[in-house]
Amino acid sequence: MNEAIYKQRRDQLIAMMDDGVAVLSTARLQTRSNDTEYPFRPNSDFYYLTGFTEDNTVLLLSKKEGEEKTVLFVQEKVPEMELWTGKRLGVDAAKACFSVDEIFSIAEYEAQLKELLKEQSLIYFDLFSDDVVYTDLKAAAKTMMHTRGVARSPRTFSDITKLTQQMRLIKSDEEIALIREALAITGKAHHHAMKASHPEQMEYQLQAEYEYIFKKEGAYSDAYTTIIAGGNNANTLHYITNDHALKEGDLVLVDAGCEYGFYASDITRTYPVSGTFSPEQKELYNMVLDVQLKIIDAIKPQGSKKELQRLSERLLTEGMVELGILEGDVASLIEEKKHKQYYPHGIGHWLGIDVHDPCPYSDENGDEILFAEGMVLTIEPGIYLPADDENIPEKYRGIGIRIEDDIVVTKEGYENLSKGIAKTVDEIETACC
Ligand SMILES: [Mn+2]
Repeated sequence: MNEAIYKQRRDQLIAMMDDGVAVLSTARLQTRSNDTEYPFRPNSDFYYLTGFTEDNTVLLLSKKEGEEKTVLFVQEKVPEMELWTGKRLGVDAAKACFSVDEIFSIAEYEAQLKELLKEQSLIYFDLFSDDVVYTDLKAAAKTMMHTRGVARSPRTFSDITKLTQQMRLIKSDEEIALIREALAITGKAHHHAMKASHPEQMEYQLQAEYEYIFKKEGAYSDAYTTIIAGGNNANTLHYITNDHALKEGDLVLVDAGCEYGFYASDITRTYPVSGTFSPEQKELYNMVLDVQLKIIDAIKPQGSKKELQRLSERLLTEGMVELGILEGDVASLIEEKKHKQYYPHGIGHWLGIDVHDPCPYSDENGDEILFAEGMVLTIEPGIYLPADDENIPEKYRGIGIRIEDDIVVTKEGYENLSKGIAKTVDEIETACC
């Protein structure tokens, strides 16, 4: 994406702000152990507003009586350190890259912040994820408060993510293109792994097949920790140890998606370890698939996630009654939440720069946000039938199935962005062999 897009986003954010100063810091390097660090990944909001991927950088937006100012603080270029830490953009080169009013070295952040906070009473920052920034801002505000000649100092702190999350809800064509790219790689990985899976393979070995394709195809990393759950492990929803052997005759549930250009994909497929579904696996699988297709088909502008949630609960309960997993009248089963035992989670979530994109589900009044063109969400119904649950017909025990796709709401309805990834029994069995 080019700088014009990021500038437009910054302008939009300033337009949404009241008079005040917004401080957006990127992520911090995190120590893994001793002197090693986790790979760096920029803060999502910071990246959304700048496209900049270096650590130790801060974006500052100020607005006062019709005057607006955008300032970026970047790390200085230190040629003698480049042998060790790699190249940095530096202040001078940054001036040519960013359409901001001023660029300073990060070393000047504290001094410049005080300048910019003068006679301002409101500070926006990321309230829930950056305590270090908050501590620095409080200190700066306190200094201002006690500075002679300063009439107004910041006493109000507000959460900037309330505004950025609203902006991130609707994806532009450029953003959707990146999600498509991520999905193309994720699809390749699922197809590659379907072929590579076999009995006695360790779950982490199947995970390696995904990670191999992600890296080989230029993805930044996985967008979240891959779940490789063979057989009954699929009934542990966040199973990530991936340390059991896959068994002949079992299904494997794989929730895996890469991040490409800092955009996530999120795909779950459930497939037979040895390439062929058993009749009872096929019955369950086709039931979940049928539900998933119907839910996706219900997506349209002005629709809502709650509506899809209700639909998924009704359809899955009907399916479970038909297969003899639940007994009784569908409406009362739902009323008594009996279905939640086997379908305990939500139908999906927003997807974007974050796999669980932190965009709002309801507005200021608590009313649900209705679907609109450009919103991207996952649809992931599942049923989880533990091996030790004697209320379930024996043939179904120890099977867990989830099928997940990534969908964009369009003007007329929806587009399944992951429709190319094998999903029907036939497609999967073909992909497996
Ligand atoms: Mn998901």
